[in-house]
Amino acid sequence: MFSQSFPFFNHYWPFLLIGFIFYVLGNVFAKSSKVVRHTKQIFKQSYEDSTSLEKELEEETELEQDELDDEFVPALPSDLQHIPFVYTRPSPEQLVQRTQEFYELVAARRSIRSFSSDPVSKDIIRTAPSGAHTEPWTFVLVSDVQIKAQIREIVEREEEVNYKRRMGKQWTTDLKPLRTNWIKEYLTTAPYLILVFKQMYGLTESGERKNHYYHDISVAIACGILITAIQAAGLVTVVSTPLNGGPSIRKILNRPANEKLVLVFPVGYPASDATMPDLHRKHLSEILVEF
Ligand code: IYR
Repeated sequence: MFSQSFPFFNHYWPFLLIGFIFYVLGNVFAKSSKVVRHTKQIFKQSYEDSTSLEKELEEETELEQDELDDEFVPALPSDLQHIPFVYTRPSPEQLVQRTQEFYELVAARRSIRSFSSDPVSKDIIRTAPSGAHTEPWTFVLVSDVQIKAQIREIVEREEEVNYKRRMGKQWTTDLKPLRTNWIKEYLTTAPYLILVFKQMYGLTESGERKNHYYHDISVAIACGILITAIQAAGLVTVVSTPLNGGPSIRKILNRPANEKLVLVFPVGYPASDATMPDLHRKHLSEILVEF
């Protein structure tokens, strides 16, 4: 009955069946190779992200190395004196009060684009805007003793190479008066480490990239304010640059590939015998040009 009604189908059904099987198999294959390609793409991208960050750090080092090759005059006198650091320790109550006052001061800041022509005093207040309000930063606060020790180990390992080989003669000569070396005790003695990461780009919840405008300068401004806030609270810090240690520290702290470690701030009270280099800041007339 069927063969009588469809003589064509009756004759050619094996070919049609084979064709159908190939069609189904072809579809399955195309889908799976798309998944493989997509997975490969993700791996390739994250690999490129991490290697490009590492390359960037390497380049930073090379840049400093290049600068060394030029003629130089010492940045500091070789006999620079170190004098006692005069410090009045605030009481715990003062610490809380000062922090609160500082917070209230900066929390009221907003971006305003319509200005009055009224003159203002030359005393400038620094604030923390970010390019296109992208807030391209992550602050990681570390008080865990073991993690602090791991960070110190990485920093010291890299700094030893920096001091002994990577950075060359000019760098070590320039730094000598500061009496620094690769041993960074403060990374474990300070109660807190604040690690500042800049986000090269942002990620939406669905994993799409967002442009982060001016992430360098935004993070730099935020760090300036952070230092000021630490000072305002009555604590002390040092701006520490983890040269070449960034990628390893980023991994310990489980930070994603779009983040790059910029600075590490140890934060706490100063030791009672703390000293500081007897340096003086430039006079205003040396740094200010008015029209
Ligand atoms: N980052 C290194 C070296 C260093 C560099 C500068 I520029 C300084 O002002 C101080 C130190 C270190 O921390 O030892």
